[in-house]
Amino acid sequence: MANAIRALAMDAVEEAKSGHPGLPMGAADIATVLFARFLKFDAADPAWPDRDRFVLSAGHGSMLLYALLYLLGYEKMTIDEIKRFRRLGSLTPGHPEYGHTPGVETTTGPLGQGLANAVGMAIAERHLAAGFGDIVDHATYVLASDGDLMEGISQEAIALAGHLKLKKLIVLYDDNGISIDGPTSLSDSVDQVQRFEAAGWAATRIDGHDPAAIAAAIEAAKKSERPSLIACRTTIGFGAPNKGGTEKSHGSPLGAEEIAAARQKLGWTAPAFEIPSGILAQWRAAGERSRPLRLAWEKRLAALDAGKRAEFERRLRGELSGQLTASVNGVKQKLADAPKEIATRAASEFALEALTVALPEMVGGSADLTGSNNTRTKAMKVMSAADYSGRFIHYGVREHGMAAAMNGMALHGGIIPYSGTFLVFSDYCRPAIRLAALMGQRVIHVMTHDSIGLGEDGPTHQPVEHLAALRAIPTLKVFRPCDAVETVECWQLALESKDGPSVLALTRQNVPQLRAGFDERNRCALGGYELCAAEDNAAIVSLFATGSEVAIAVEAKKLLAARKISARVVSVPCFELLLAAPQDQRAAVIGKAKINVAVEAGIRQGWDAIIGSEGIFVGMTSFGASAPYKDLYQQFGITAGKVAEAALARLGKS
Ligand SMILES: Cc1ncc(C[n+]2csc(CCOP(=O)(O)OP(=O)(O)O)c2C)c(N)n1
Ligand SMILES: [Mg+2]
Repeated sequence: MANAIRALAMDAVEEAKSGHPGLPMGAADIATVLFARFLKFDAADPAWPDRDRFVLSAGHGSMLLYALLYLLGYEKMTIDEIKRFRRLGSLTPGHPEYGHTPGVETTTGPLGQGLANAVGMAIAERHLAAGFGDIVDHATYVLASDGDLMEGISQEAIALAGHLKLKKLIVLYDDNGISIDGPTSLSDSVDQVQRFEAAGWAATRIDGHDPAAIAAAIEAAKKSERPSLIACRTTIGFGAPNKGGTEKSHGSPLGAEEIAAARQKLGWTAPAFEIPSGILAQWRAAGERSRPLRLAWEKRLAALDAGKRAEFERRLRGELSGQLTASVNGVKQKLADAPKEIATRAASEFALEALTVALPEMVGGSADLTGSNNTRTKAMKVMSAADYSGRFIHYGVREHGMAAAMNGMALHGGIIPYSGTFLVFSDYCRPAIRLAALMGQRVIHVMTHDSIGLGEDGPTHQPVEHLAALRAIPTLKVFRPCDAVETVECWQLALESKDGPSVLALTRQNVPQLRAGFDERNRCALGGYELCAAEDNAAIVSLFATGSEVAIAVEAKKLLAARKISARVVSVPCFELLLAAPQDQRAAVIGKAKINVAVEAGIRQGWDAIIGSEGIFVGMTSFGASAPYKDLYQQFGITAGKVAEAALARLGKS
């Protein structure tokens, strides 16, 4: 059975003239034991909620997964798809892509991410089991390579998993001692077993080509009270007589001659892309092996209390409860009754007090900045190994692992993860945020301290290029609300963005509430809107701003009015929404004033789409500095006076 994987991997990579045969050939025995004897899944229902998850963290070994899906009888994975490996539109892209190929649990390729996703999946499983009982009871398996374990993110992931005692997380490590440059001894001498043990895992080392040893290790791991590492000594490209055991089998076709020699060595006589019927039948039986478990699960689900079942199913569909709108309006009414001059991070906490009640699927957290990010509400219990029902996760100082674990939770389903760090550390989360966008996952990043407005901590902590850098990620929504009302509106939009991630960039410093009165409409929904119209509706100047700089634009409008210049103020809480809006609506928001000015305490990049290349930009062109924030706004010229001055100068009136 394992040789069937090896043959398909060799043949598909050869046909594509591209790909990675080494891992599938080396890990074929591990995968065969896992899928044929342990993994709980049903090839006929890839979305069965209580299936065991299998994450191929070493995504370059994609042919391992595709071969398995074909052999096990996943309907869509035909032999033709295997023959079309790496071709446009095939179900067998270069690296596994979530949402593209049924049976692929997460998009992998950037090493280390899959392992960290799996930690999130395992957290989601424990959390939902705590809430819904035995209809949630599955394991999470990972196949990780040397590269996965060399990446820094793996340390964050395994430390968190060990701390939370995620006993149903089992990592099979393809310990082949080879990476692209050659033997791993060129760059690495870590004892992985000891490393995992130090992080609170059960860890063992076995021969990854001995099915009995693999099975025994998985049996033991399933009984463990801790997450488990099984380091499986393997030979990369197992079966290839010359290239096997070396980096030459890692990432290129073996070549006709070597493939012929491998077939001979493995005793595999079937032609390319053909699996002998007896072996295929064994695989197909493996694909159906857990069907009785699935049917029993469906009975258990049906027997569940109707209300509980409806709630479980709602959560898995990712549908928001009908209470969201009422809850948002409740917050807006309170703000209309008693306006708040607070930081938008505090406004976010105020919104969360209501939203987390309306949406029990929200699981919050922070990378050790809970008090700064304001992501924990009063009623939220902390999630711990002793109580997985808690809805707040102390991720520790692990932004990257946090962001990747959030992806895993969202992928698992049933949870809307949100979390917090400083905006400047979005750089530490970026690879995972990018994957959330690529996978279309609803994860929400609260990122506070969003400009020089954070003040005294100085340029190391002051984001300057970060808004632009985040806006550069396709489909990611970057929200920068200007006051407490916009903050709850942006939260609503982020929660309603079912098919993609969001960042909420929030201030440390207080901002005035600019939105007075109660308005049921979500004015942020178009991405931008006219906050203050020109008195005569014939603005000479349009002032655009986001977040804390909207108040500066409002002041600048007053200064211009004193000089008899008519100006309007447009708040732009979300570029992506505004730029995606229908042309006429976008044009109405942008307007036709003679002069466009934008104010944002970040770099200009991206603004030309709104203000045009001739627009005036008042913002940052350098790193910030350490001082009280009001001094910094003066120092860097981000003031109402400077904004008005720039517009007047352009009008020849300075
Ligand atoms: C973050 C990241 N860096 C670099 C790469 C490029 N890359 C792909 S596989 C690999 C290492 C291969 O070694 P290993 O993980 O042990 O896989 P094996 O060769 O054993 O299959 C590298 C550097 C990547 N995919 N992701
Ligand atoms: Mg390796």
